[in-house]
Amino acid sequence: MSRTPVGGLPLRHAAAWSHATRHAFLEAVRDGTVTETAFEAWLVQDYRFVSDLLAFQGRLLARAPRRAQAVLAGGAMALVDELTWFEELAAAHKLDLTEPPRPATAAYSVLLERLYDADVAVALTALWAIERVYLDAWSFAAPGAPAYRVFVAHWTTPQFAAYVSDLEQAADAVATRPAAPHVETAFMAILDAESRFWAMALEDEA
Ligand code: HMH
Repeated sequence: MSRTPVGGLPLRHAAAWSHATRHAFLEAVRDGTVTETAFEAWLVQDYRFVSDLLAFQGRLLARAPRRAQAVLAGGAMALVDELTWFEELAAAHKLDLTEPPRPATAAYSVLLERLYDADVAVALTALWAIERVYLDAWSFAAPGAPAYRVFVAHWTTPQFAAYVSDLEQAADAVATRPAAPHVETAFMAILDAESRFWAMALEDEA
């Protein structure tokens, strides 16, 4: 029997995928109806998320099979650069990066911690899902209203798309059939966490 490529997951869970990648927040970034205050509050939460993701990824790198090391190490370095980028933005826009995590950020952090000890195939598929949702979501928001265009461009680069594709290959290479149910569960948990993360950005707007 043939193995199911992780790339087929979005189509198998089309409704949840659509909710996570075509959220109202992304539409609001595209049409400019989200306020700068709400966007900036979300950005500060995303900085915290990226720190949590780097911790998760470092741990995954430490236990990943030989062939997945390069993509994970490259991605970890990109996250380090991303944190620097956020810090420069924060300095320019006077954002407080020490704001406490909001519930959606804290819940996502707990999910990542739960995946710390998950089967490598499950953790790698989860990482791919995290990045693929982000890429698809920002591609949906493209080109973005003038105020947000630089952000949308930053998260939709060909390099980022190539990284997501490399992660998919790595996840497929380690995927095993017995782990499949756990892969589906982790995938759905990531979609839920991503949807909640977008929703958080609109909380103050309501
Ligand atoms: C919520 N998902 C979220 N934030 C991010 N920065 C990424 C994924 C991609 O790293």
